[in-house]
Amino acid sequence: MTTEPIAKPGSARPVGNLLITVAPTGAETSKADCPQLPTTLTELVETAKRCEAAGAAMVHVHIRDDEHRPTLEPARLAETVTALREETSLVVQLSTGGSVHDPLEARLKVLDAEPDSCSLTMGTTNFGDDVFLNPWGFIADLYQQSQERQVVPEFELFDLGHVHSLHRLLREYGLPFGGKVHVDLVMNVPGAMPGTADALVAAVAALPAEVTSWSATGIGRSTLNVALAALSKGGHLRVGMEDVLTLAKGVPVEHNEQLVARAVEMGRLAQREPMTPAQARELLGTRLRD
Ligand code: KMH
Ligand code: ZN
Repeated sequence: MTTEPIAKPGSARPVGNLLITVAPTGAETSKADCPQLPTTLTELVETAKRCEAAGAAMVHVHIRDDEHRPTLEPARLAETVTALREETSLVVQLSTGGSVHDPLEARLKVLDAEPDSCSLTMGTTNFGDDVFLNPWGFIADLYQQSQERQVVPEFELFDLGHVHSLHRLLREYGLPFGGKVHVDLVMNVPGAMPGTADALVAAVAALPAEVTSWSATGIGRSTLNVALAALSKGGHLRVGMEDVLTLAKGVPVEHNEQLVARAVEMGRLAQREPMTPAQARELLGTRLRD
């Protein structure tokens, strides 16, 4: 029997191994509401190690202070990057989105911690009852800083308008450090694009030609819809307790590892083996660090 190459399911972009990003903490859920949320450095490192062993290749990091509240404290961010590098091989991506309450100046300083990658949201969006602010000047500043500091951005697209803004950013400021363009569709945030297959198809169809890889995540109950649609279109997956806190109705996630294991399982059904961190570094074009 001959082995057929993996088909390209509905996508012009090549399909290969599956990048699984874990977003274990986020900035929205409180420790009081969800004690199993990893909020301390010890919990984060333990989570990252288990998620790497389960098949994740990148970790999207939000940190908390001693009271478990979201923080962008520079020394704590640097310490977190160091610890994750020492204890795992994961691509370390720091959130520059922070929480909706973080000032833009503090969000720009995240790059001082020298992560491999940073999130970079391509526009302002309603975010439940709040507003997640990303004015054009901030986007352009953060992007140019990422180029200078050799940090690979992951463009977070919450809406079709954000896709349009990415065209403008690449046109005006060129390619990211490393020459690759990786985006993540963040779907089903209340106030942004819905977590439907139709919306995902529309967003993917509108991506700039420069995009070399994309992933998707669906918030809350859209998580499986979005993951299955992303796999059907040849995309990658982001999973984690930042985005969803239940495995099924009434079944809480006890550890992020469960969400990574489920993503691995879905990927295998689609004949996509989880990507190693080394393969992810090649995909994303991250800087080689000592
Ligand atoms: N916490 C949200 C307001 C990012 O990490 O860049 C923003 C967010 C996106 O999570
Ligand atoms: Zn985030």
